[in-house]
Amino acid sequence: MRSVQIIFLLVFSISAFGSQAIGHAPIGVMADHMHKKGESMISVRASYMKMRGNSLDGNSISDSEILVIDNPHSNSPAKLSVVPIEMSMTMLMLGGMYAPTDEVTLMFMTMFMDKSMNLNTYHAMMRNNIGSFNSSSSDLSDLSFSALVNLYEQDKSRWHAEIGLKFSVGDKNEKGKVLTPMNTNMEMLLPYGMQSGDDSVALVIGFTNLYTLSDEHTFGNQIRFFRNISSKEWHHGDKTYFDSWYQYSVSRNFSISSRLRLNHQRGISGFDSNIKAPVQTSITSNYGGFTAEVGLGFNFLTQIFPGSEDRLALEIINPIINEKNGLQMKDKTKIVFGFQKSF
Ligand SMILES: [Cu+2]
Repeated sequence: MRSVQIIFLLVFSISAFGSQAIGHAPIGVMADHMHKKGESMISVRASYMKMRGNSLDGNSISDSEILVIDNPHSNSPAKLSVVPIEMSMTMLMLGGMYAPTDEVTLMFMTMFMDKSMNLNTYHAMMRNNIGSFNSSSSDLSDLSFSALVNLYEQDKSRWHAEIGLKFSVGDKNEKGKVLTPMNTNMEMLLPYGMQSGDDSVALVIGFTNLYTLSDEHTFGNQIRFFRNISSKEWHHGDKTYFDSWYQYSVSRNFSISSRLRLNHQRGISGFDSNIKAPVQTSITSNYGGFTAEVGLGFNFLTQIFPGSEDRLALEIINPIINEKNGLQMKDKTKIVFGFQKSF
């Protein structure tokens, strides 16, 4: 009888204090959890997203409608003449976390980005499609360092704050071969959105709340602000993310989630006079805006490598609201895959 009690106690304590799939937020959320004193974690995230087609102030627009919009850079051609068809972005994020105390967790993240865009070129005078070409760039894009600080912790609800710095270290002078509206090939400085960086530093401030309704149901809310504090001739605008998610624990090692993200970003400040192709992405007012997306996520715990259980996670994210400023490409499905391991 006594041994049954011991086994019961052992099983109970593992399920109560061992890690659970639901213990981390959906993988698309950053800085969602803290660690106990002395604990560290490494993480790898891979994210893949596509954009296709264009919108003007949030409404779909065809190539022929784009071709009658003025080219602000020059009179030859007088109208926009290069139109983006599709863009794909692959991001690889490597992160580390370490908790020197129960109250503070330090976080480090580095991002590698690969971008590729297909575009159509229309003749400057005849306005017929003279062909398509591809632009691409890939580089280490940014490094960030943050501290997560415990603010409040009770049975059901906990709050933590994040304060950090994000350094944009990617190349902002990448060039590519462009098929011009005069039907020639020319090496040009790639537009702002195709560059890997902007040489800026942003202050990161975040607040996260986790509310545990019961063992199976968790709600999370997070707001993160990125405020520019240092930049060169141009930089991408300040960003705000708001995430709200619900997670259901199917079993100790499997949870599912739904998430709503609201994104707001200001337009580009400053400009580079060498970015002047007759294409929407070389116009600074065609950046930033408001978008919303919803994600369906899965967290798994499984044993792959020795030590603590490995965390695997997947999230599939779809756009639901597009209020991007000016003329921009439309977001399509995004997929985030993650691996995390604690020590
Ligand atoms: Cu962690």
